[in-house]
Amino acid sequence: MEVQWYPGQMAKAKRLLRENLKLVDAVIEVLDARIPASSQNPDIRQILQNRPVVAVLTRPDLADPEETEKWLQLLGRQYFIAAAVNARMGTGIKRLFAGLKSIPKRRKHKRRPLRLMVAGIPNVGKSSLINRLIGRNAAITGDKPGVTTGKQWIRLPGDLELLDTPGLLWPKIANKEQAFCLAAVGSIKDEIINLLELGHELIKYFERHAQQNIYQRYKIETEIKDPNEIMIEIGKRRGCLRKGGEVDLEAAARILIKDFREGRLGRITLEKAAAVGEENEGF
Ligand SMILES: Nc1nc2c(ncn2[C@@H]2O[C@H](COP(=O)(O)OP(=O)(O)OP(=O)(O)O)[C@@H](O)[C@H]2O)c(=O)[nH]1
Ligand SMILES: [Mg+2]
Repeated sequence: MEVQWYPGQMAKAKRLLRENLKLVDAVIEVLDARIPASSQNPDIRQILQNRPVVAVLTRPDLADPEETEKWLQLLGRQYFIAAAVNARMGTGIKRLFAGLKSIPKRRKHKRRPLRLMVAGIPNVGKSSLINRLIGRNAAITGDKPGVTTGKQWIRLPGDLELLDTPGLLWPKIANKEQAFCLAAVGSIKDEIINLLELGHELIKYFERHAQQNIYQRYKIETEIKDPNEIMIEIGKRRGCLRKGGEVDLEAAARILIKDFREGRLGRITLEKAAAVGEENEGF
């Protein structure tokens, strides 16, 4: 799967992050609860130097709740604090606010409110989280990566100030599994990924971890094992047919991907905390 950021894009994102960083005391890094490892940006620590970083897991409603608990424990040791927030509904926002209160002010800025910014990879829920923090729909949200522009400070309860513009972080894709994870949750533009390939990878993932969910949702006989056969069945069930009756496999893959992203295939955490835990230590 070819899923690279252009060097120019990355350089620009880094420059903007460095600029905004001069203005803030702490950073909230937004992570997707279904891929808490792959949605982290490995360069951010070096850029942020000693600023406290708060991890917020968004989309906990789509992730396995037990895994989310484990991730919060793990991330709580690696980040200043870690919290899960449903950035669509606002669940968990009070606990996040309680945690934000414990961030110390920098000595030279003791008098003014603590300044925060939200940062994260594309489409992870940055604008939605900003809206929840503000408590009204002031920032623009959308379901495609790269929607947000503009800049100002917003006063929050509890002696906090928030930069209205989220920092865009570049996903660092170290291997095929990470590329799969990022594509599956929609943090890589659909235009530049092979949807059919992603669909096949999703089917293979479910075969290993939650086989029944696919069979049940699309009412497919469990004897069918081959990912391509399964895709054909999904296409037939959902009416993805070309003239002449041939199944439109890409259309079938789109349906599967959308169902996964919207939680209709169950609450799935693609990256288990136990598997990543130790090698991820120190971040
Ligand atoms: N189910 C669920 N959906 C969420 C949650 N948080 C965000 N979303 C959805 O995810 C999509 C992307 O959210 P945004 O807030 O626009 O994400 P963003 O990081 O600002 O995206 P860009 O600005 O495009 O990089 C929207 O459709 C949101 O409604 C959540 O906690 N649960
Ligand atoms: Mg946004």
